[in-house]
Amino acid sequence: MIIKTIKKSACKENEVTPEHIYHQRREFIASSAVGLAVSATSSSILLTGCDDAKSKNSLTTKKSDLSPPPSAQDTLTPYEDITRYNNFYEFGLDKSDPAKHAGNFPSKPWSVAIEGEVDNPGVLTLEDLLKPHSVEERIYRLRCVEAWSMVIPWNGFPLSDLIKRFSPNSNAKYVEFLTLYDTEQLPGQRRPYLDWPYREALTIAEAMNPLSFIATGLYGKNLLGQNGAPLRLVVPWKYGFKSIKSIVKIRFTSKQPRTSWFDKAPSEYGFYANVNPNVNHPRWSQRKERRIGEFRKRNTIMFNGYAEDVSHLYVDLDLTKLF
Ligand SMILES: Nc1nc2c(c(=O)[nH]1)N[C@H]1C(S)=C(S)[C@@H](COP(=O)(O)O)O[C@H]1N2
Ligand SMILES: [Mo]
Repeated sequence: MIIKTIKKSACKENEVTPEHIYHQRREFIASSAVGLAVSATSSSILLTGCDDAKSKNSLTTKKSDLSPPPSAQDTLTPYEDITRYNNFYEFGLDKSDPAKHAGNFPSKPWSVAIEGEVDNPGVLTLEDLLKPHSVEERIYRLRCVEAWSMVIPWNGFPLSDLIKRFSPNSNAKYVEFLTLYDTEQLPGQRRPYLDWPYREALTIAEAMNPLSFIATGLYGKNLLGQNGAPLRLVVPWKYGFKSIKSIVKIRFTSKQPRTSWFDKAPSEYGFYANVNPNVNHPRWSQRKERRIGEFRKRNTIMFNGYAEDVSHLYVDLDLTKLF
C-alpha cells in the first residue's frame, strides 16, 4: 500500500470541496473505512498523514483538480451508478452490459508496452508500471458524447508523471493508447462494431496537461472491469470516449494517430472531442446534459468546466472544424 503523507497545511479539504460533498465524503469514508483498509492495494487509495483526528484516513483533493462550474454544484454520482451504467463496447453495446459481463476481468496478469518516440521503451508489468506512483484522488466530471454526465472520485496519478519516466524525444507529438485485444475476455471484439482494439490518442501537450489522469480506482476501491480495470485514461475536458479503458499499449508518435471512433464516423467523432456546447453532434444537440441521478437537464459547459486549465491548448484551432 502506498501511504502518501500530506503536510498538515495541505489538509484543508473543507475549504476546497463544496460543503455537501465534504460531508457526503466523510459519511462515505466513515462507512467504508474498514473496507478500505482491507481492500487497499498500491493501486487503489491514498491515505493522508493529517494528524487532525477528523481527517485521518481521508482522501484529499487539490483545489485545481476541480474547477467548479460557476452556477452548478457537483454532487458525487453514487458508486452504484458509476459501476452499473457504462460504455465499454468490448462487453456489449447496452449500458448495463459491462456490469453484467465484466465479471472478474482482467483474469490474466497485466502488462503495458511503451513504444515509439521515447528513450526508454519497454514492456512493464502492471506492478512495475504503478510502483513509482503515489495514488491521489481527483474528483472529475465525465461528460459522455451521448449527453449524460457523472461526477466521479477517481484514484490514480497524473498521466504526465508516467510519461516523464519514458523520456519522449522531440519527435513525440502525439500519445496513442490501445485497449487489450482478447476475444475471450472481451467478447464484444468478436463483432466488428469498431475496428478493434479500441484506440485513442492525445497531443503530447494534452497528455502533459496536469488534468490528464491515469485512474486505477474510484471511490477508494480498485477499478472494476466495467470501469476499465486495471488502468484507464481520464481526460475530463473531453467527451467520455477519449477516456480509454484497460490500456495495454502507449505509443508515442510523430503523426496524428487514427482513433477508433474517428475511423468509424469521422463526421461524428473528431480527434479532439473537446466538450463544447456550441458544436452539435450531427444527430443531436450538445447544449445540455443529463447528470445521472438528476431529472432536470443541466447546461453543458465549455471544456466541461475546465476551460481555465485547458483553453490555452486550442487558441489557434477552429473548434467548429477541429471538433
Ligand atoms: N476500451 C474502451 N474504452 C472506453 C469505451 C469503450 O467502449 N471501450 N467507452 C468510452 C466511452 S464512450 C465512455 S462515455 C467512457 C465511459 O466510462 P465509464 O463507463 O467508466 O463511465 O469510457 C470510454 N472508454
Ligand atoms: Mo461516451
